[in-house]
Amino acid sequence: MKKILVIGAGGQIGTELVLLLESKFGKDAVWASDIKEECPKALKESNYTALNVLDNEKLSSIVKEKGITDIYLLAALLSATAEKDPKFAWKLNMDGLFNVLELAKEGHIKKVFWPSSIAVFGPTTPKTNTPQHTIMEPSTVYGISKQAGEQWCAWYHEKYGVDVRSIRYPGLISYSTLPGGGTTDYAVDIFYHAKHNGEYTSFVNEETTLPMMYMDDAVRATVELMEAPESKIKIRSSYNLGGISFTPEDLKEEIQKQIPSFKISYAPDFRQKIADSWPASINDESAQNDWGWKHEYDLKKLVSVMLENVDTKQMFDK
Ligand code: AKB
Repeated sequence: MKKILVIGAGGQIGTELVLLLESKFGKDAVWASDIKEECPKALKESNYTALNVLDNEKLSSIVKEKGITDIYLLAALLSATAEKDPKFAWKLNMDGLFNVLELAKEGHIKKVFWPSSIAVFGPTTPKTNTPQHTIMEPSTVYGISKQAGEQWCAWYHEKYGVDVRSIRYPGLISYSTLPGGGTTDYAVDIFYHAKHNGEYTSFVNEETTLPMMYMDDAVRATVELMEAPESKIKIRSSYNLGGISFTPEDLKEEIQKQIPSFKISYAPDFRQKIADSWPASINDESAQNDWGWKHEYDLKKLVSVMLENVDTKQMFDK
């Protein structure tokens, strides 16, 4: 019987992934975990256990006690935070992965999902329609950890037959949980500010084109990849996923269709350099051909869902 453990479930992806997994496989099949003792509000109806993925003993005993078959490992430091604490970022992003891959190698779990990112690409990568296989010289700590992690996933698969699957997520946009520590976070923050006081100061400049994706598409891709027959999974490092590419100006114009007085100004900070090192658009033909990936949300749909649903209290009433 399938028993899923989501590690880092309190984060932006985790909260929505847990709900999708529960709706697909039933509440009893899913355990959410995060570093906090107290269950995050968004998961109060879910099975929850506190877990620091670096605590290998606890991880191992949870897996054995609960008969876990599949792990989705989402605990990580993102690009902006990782630049400020490189050693801890490396430790969390790599040791967490090793702990889980070792459990799979020893046969305690059947399947692993581990997220990679467009951050594996760097300034020397072709910027538009970035191919699945191309130059990868990441210039951030986060990108280096994701690039190394991808190679470790491929190695554990090749050497020990570990069934590990991965996606290179673009920037992810959602309203149920605030993102934290990423470079693409501007494209979430902007909606809270637009609704709160009708203006936003962006930390990346007006020309910054980045690939983004609405969270429903991202979690659907994750589960579709994990549930695809093993024979369809041809890439064991990580799959490119494209989504939609836009600049802050494109986003402003779409928001102005609903809030005509909305204003944006620009004050680029250290995250500009990170954004400039990443692709502007991604080619995801391998995901389309191998396991039938197709994204649904365009910019118009994304903006209307976000403006309808962001709860400004989440960001401003703390
Ligand atoms: C970040 O900005 O660090 C993340 C990512 C693209 O992986 N959203």
